[in-house]
Amino acid sequence: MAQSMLNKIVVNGACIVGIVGRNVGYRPTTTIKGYATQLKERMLVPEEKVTKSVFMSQSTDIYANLALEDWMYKNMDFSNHHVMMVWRNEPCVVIGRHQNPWQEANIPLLNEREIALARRSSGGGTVYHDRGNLNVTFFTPFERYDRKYNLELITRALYRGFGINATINERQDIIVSGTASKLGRLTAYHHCTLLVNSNKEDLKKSLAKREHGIQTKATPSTPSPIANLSELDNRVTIDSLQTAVGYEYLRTPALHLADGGQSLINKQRGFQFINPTDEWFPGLNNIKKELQSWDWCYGKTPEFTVSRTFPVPPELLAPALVYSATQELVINMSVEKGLISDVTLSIPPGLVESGFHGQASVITHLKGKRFTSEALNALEEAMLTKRSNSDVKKLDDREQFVAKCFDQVVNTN
Ligand SMILES: *[C@@H]1O[C@H](CO)[C@@H](O)[C@H](O)[C@H]1NC(C)=O
Ligand SMILES: *[C@@H]1O[C@H](CO)[C@@H](O)[C@H](O)[C@H]1NC(C)=O
Ligand SMILES: *[C@@H]1O[C@H](CO)[C@@H](O)[C@H](O)[C@H]1NC(C)=O
Ligand SMILES: CC(=O)N[C@H]1CO[C@H](CO)[C@@H](O)[C@@H]1O
Repeated sequence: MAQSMLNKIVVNGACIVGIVGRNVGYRPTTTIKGYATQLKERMLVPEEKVTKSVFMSQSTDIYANLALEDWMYKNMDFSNHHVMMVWRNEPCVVIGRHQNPWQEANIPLLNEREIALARRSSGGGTVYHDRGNLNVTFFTPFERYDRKYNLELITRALYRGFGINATINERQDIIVSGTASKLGRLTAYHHCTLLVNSNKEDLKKSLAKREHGIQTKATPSTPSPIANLSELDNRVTIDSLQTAVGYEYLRTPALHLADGGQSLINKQRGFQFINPTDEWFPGLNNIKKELQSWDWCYGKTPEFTVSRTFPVPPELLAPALVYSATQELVINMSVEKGLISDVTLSIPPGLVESGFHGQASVITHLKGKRFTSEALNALEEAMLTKRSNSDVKKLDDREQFVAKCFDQVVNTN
């Protein structure tokens, strides 16, 4: 019972942690080994010589912020300077490195609402972000990565700033106690993001599971309970939380949890406004472009298959005939790197007898097409051009039905 009164605000400790020189994913780095050796030989400065900064990203573009995170991993030296970066985004859905966007998110809705979809270079589940949540990233040298420290720091900030009593559980989720009635909501939400006051409806809809018929080995997300900090204490806003977490970071020594108070804050480099642009961070635009690309966001999806069955409406069947079984159109598809690699259309006899032909030619047109409206367009075009009477520029009812089913498979509406 007590358990149900606990709510997660931060999940999976995934919060975080830039490790210098670690391969962050989407581009294999050949230098990892070199880095590791360098790291071993490096003498780290003692704790009191480490200074800290809080970087406040001035961008709300998910791709710019992810690119900045990546740029910092790759290019900055944190051996005597630790950084906490706080940032937030315009509404977006972020999937993990090995996930399937068509399975995790409601892609048509994202397109319609212009909600960005991004793929992280790290693993983990899918998160919905909007301006109501704060994203916190800690950067330290490899040897000084300390997940517990980071999570504890956030709970200390919540307590000092707002009197919110949060604890960390065995899974390294941050848990806050609250009344079940206010907070007992279950939604798919993952990763280390502090949810201050998110748009609950958009969150639910963006991550809504649709009927998709997808079979895959990609890692699906496990829903976690989430709490809304502003519901716990109405003084919690993005700005006040950012300030509370930032000051807590600056008043805490680099390697252990203690309160260094104002005198420690004075020794730090303080809060800094950061613009994730190419002028500030040369090369950042290229990273950003890659993160935005279709090949990265969709093309990195692990291979999957889709199988969907659609009953054919009686009016599309040959009139005078009676069929013993339900007439069903079955569409099977294999998708590799986001591109259709194989398609099987099983056309029921009723549809064939009523005059629909030609799956084979249609199918060859689909191979290599993106699993998007690109495939739908190719299908429609193939059905039109296979006709002998090429003057007819409109699909007939049967073809329209097949196109509509296909449309549902590739998830464009
Ligand atoms: C915080 O919550 C824990 C667990 O519910 C409790 O044991 C502890 O006394 C609380 N601390 C404060 C300062 O309220
Ligand atoms: C968070 O709280 C605000 C204010 O009570 C509410 O409008 C919003 O829907 C809540 N969001 C979530 C995700 O619970
Ligand atoms: C389509 O896929 C389903 C599920 O994997 C399978 O049972 C069925 O045999 C497949 N049909 C064809 C025609 O490939
Ligand atoms: C620390 C933290 O919460 N990091 C998350 C910030 O947002 C990105 C994109 O959603 C996630 O990948 C990180 O896990």
